[in-house]
Amino acid sequence: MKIKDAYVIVTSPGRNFVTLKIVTDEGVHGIGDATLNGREMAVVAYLEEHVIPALVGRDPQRIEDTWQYLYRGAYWRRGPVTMSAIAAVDMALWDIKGKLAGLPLYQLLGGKSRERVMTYSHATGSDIAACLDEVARHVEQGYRAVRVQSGIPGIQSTYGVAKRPGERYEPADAKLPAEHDWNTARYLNHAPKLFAAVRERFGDDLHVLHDVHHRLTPIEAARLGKEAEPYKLFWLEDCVPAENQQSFKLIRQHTTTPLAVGEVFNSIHDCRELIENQWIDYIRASLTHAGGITAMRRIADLAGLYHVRTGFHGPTDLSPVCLGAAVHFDTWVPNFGIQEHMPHETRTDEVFPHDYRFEDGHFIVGETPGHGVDIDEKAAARFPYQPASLPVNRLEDGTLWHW
Ligand code: CS2
Ligand code: MG
Repeated sequence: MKIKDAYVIVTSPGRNFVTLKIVTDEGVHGIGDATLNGREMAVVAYLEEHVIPALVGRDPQRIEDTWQYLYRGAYWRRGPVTMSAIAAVDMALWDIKGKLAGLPLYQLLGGKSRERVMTYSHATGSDIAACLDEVARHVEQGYRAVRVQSGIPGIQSTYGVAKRPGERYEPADAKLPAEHDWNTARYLNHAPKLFAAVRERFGDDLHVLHDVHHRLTPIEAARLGKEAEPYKLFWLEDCVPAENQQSFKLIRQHTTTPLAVGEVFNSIHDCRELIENQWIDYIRASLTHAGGITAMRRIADLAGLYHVRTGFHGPTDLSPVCLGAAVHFDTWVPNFGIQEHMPHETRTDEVFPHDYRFEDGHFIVGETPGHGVDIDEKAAARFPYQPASLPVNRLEDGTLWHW
C-alpha cells in the first residue's frame, strides 16, 4: 500500500483551521489537524513545500518510521511549525491505520481505561458577579470542572474575558495584533477574591481552574499559589512563561496549589525537567502542537512515572480533528487528568463531522474506525482563510509583556 496523494485544506468556519488529508492508493483516507493559531500559513507552506513531496509513495502503515523521517530527516528539530506539520501527518496516519484495522483509535492505543472523559470549560465575566453567573450556567450544563476568569478593576482588557458577552476573547480577524494592557499588582490583589467568591457560592465539590496566561514572575506566582490554597484550585495554569523550566522549582517550594503548564510546548524536551523534578501536576501539550499521537504517548508515559497527569489544551483554535483524536487518547491514557473543552461553533462542527459526544460534562468516545472525525470539503470551501492575530500585551509604561 502507498500514499497516493496528500493535500492541505484551509478553512475558516468561525476561525482558521489547517487540515492535512492523506489518501492511499487503495482509496482509504485519513486527516490530521495542523492549526497553529495566528501562524496558520507558515505550517501550510511547511507541509506543501517540505512534507507532502516526501509522503507521496511511502507506506502509510509505517507511522513510526514516517515520524522519525520527518523529525530527524529535517535536520532542524522541534519548533511549533515543524511539530504541528509532523503532528498532522501522524494523526492522519493513525486515522488510516484505524480504518485499515476496522478499529477506533483508542483500541489501537490499548483500549479503554475509562468510560468517559471529564472536561472543563470556561466561565468568564467582566466582573466577579458576571463570572459567577457563567459558572452557574456551566454547572447547569453538567460540567464538574470550570475555569474561572474575570475582569480586573483598573485593567481594560483581561485575558479570557470578552469585551461583550457572547464574543470571543481572542480577536481573530485582524492582520496586526490588538494591544492589551496589564498590571500585575492589580491582578494579584484581585484573583484570590474571585476564587473565594466561587467557593462561597458553589461549595467544595466543583473543580475550579484558573489560567494566568504566562503573566507572572516565579515569586509572584508563588504568592498567588499560596493565597489560592484555601480555595483548593484543581490547577493554576501557565503561571509563568516556561522556557526556563527551573522557574517552577521556586514556585513549587512555596505552594501546594497544583500547577499545569504546556499548551505552547512542542516536544518532550520542553517538559522533561518539569516532569522529572515533579515541579508540575498536569501537562497541557496538545496532540497538534507537540508532534501528534506518537510523540504525545512518550510524553504521557514519562509523565506517568512522576505522578504527572494529562490536561490537554482544547481551545477553539484547535480543530475538531485534534479534539476527536484527543478524546481517544484521553479514553486510553492511564494517567489522565482532565480535557479542556471550549465548544466549537456550529459551522465548525458542520465542516468537521465527528462521532465524539458531549454528555453531562464529559466526552464519550465514538466507535468509528480511526479517530472518528472527517472533513466536508464542500462545506470547508465556503469559508475562506481570514488573516488573524493573537493580541499582544503592554504594561502601563508601554513595555511589551507576555500575553
Ligand atoms: C488558552 C487558549 O485554552 C487556554 O487555556 O490559554 O485559549 C490560548 O489563549 C489560545 O489557544 C491561544 O492560541
Ligand atoms: Mg491556557
